[in-house]
This record gives sequence, C-alpha cells and structure tokens, in this order.
Amino acid sequence: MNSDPGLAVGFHAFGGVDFEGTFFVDTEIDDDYVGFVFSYQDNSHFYTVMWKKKTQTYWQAMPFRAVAEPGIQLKLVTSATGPGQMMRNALWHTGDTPNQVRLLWRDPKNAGWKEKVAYRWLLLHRPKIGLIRLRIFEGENMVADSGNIFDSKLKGGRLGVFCFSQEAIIWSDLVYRCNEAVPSAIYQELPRQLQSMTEVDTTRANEIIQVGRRRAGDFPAATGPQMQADQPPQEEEEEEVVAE
Ligand SMILES: [Ca+2]
Repeated sequence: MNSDPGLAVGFHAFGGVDFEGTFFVDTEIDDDYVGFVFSYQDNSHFYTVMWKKKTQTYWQAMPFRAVAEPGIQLKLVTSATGPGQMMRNALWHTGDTPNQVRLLWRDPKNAGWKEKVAYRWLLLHRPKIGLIRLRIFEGENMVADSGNIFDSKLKGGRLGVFCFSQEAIIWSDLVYRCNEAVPSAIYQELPRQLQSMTEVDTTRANEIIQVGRRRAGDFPAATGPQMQADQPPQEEEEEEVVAE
C-alpha cells in the first residue's frame, strides 16, 4: 500500500517533556516509514523521528529525486511551502532539503525496523536548552541512542504519531510527562553554561528514562519497576494529513 505522509497529534502543547511510546508493524508487507512527532506547532513546523525498513528512491521524481535510507532519522521540519509535493519528497529524503527539512541525526547503523517487533521509544525534549535525546529499545536491548542533540529552532508543541506509506502500524502505550530537568547522566554531559540553565532530575522519571526498563512487548507489566506517567496515556484526538 502506498500513501502520503500522515500525522495524528494530540491537543496539548508541551515545553520540556518526556515522551514514550511503542510501535509495532503487524505485517510483512511493505517497507516504509513509521515514527512519531513532537514539538508540533503546525503542519509545517515540527520535529519527527522516522524509521524506514529499506532503502528506496521515491516513486515520484518530481519536484526532486528523494532517496530514503533505512535506519532511524531525527528531522526538523520547517517547511516554507507546507503540505504538498515538495514537503512530501523532503520528508521521504534522508538528508537536508533547503527550506523544508533538516536531518539532525541519523542512526549510523542504518538498519531498518523489523516487522512484528515492538519497539519502545524514549524521547527527552528540553526546548529551554535545545536538548533532544532519543533512545529506542527492543525489549531490554537498546537499539539506538542519538546522544545529546542540540537544536533550538522549535520551542515545544504537541505530540503525535507519524507514518508515510506503511500499513498495519500499531502505536500503543503512549505516555508523556512534563519535565524540565534532565537525568544526571545527561546533565554531566552538558556544557557548563547549559547546566546552569537546568537541573538534575531527582524524580522517578530519571530512572525511567535512563534505564528504559519496561519491556516493549509486555504491557501492562505486572512485576518489577513500573514506568508510570503522572497522567494516563492520552488518546490521539486529532488527525491531520500533511501532504496531498
Ligand atoms: Ca508503501
């Protein structure tokens, strides 16, 4: 199945936030993009984490030839045109596209996702200091860690999920938590100037984000340390189609 990019975003806007969720592709069919969005301000301004299964040149060569690499990508979307062919191809492309998308990070392993596997993402976004940190787990194994990424373009916004031409995606157990502090391990890595602008997270969230302990495939977990948000997972409430 082929489709244009699609987003579903919640209503609430966030500053500093921890955002977790699980995705699972329940089919062996197709090899396209699955992911999520954060700091969504409008359909032309957001960050997205997107993961493709296989290398592929986009089938529409206009307005430019877009090549998708497998592997996890973190992109800043600031589209001058908004939804349409240009933004569509820029989202597909693994790289920078002027006035559309900037590739902030890509997983050097460049490995695609596997079907019928639950992946758990743990995202920290601290717009106050421009910090983004992404980790993805398969069960207890961390399969990707972005390290500390700094980008201050978007100062917060709404959370949601993302797909681009992939069918049978199941997102589950989406959890968010307002948080302006950072785990001590990340704090130690920060430049001194940024340390002075934030503080160490001494709450339970510290443990959650550092360890990523809960298994991706066994929700709700019955034993061991639990990852609980202060608020219940939010139903996705609104759907917006990004490209025509
Ligand atoms: Ca497809």
